[in-house]
Amino acid sequence: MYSFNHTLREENTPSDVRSILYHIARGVKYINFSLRAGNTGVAKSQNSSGEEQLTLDVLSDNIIIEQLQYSQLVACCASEEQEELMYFPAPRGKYTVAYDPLDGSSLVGANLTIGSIFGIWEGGELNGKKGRDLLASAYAIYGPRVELIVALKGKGVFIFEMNDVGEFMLTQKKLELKDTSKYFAPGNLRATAIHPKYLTLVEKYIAEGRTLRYSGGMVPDLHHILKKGEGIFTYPGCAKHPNGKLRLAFECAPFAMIFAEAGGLALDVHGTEILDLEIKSPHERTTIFIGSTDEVKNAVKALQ
Ligand code: P6P
Repeated sequence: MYSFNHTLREENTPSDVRSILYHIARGVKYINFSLRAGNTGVAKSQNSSGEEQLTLDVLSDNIIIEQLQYSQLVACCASEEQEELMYFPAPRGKYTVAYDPLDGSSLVGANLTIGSIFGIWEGGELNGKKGRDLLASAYAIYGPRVELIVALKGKGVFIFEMNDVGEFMLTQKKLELKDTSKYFAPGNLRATAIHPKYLTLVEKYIAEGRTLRYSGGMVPDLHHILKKGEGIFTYPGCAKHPNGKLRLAFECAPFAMIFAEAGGLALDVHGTEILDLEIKSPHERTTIFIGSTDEVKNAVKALQ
């Protein structure tokens, strides 16, 4: 099996992007160690979305900030755990990384699988960027096996598995999604209270005998789709989150890029491609329908 660095070199990844991804991989390794050994307690603080932070949220965020600073390439960091954008001296280059250091951390107490999500843009500013501009995106999934999934612009999606000495070895490359699917991951079912057509869509899936796969963690739920090569994840808005709950910069744009590189699609509830949504503020949210192309188009059409 090929190593992480060997694969990125083989794909002619620009050296700056390769270096940032290398530091992200190191951060993932340290987050994994902290998860397996760390305190799952509450940090008695809240993030900018008003969500209670776990000790692990704060620790994971600090790990990623440190690694991105070490790269000397990241001028701007946007973290789901930080209210404001962070700016660092970056003598070797000028990139922006938006990330969710521990997505789904509320599931840690139940010992369910969670992950980290990253998007890498050129330039030293996040606002004004779109998912279409991403140079690379990645996510880590801390399950029975630790996997790091990387999408390189125009090069496809690569899966690496962490071995017992903390190295990431290539296990799959150039992932492709089918246009249709038998799986569905219906997020935010409370939205059926204001979206009767959403209830009709879910009932249609059930009547067709499709298989429901939903854990409440965006990373494992979308990873299931990529690994199976098919599926649709739906997260419309509801009374509490009329524009959706999931964040554009930290979650939806990076995943939209990854799925596009695997031949999939990500739309918001209005039918706009997530990749074309301009980031206006770091914590803005969006609705998202993502997965097998035909399923995503049909789902958004069904809600109009
Ligand atoms: P709900 C986890 O809190 C998260 O941000 C995503 O990982 C996940 O897809 C979503 O929220 C789950 O939301 O409404 O099902 O709790």
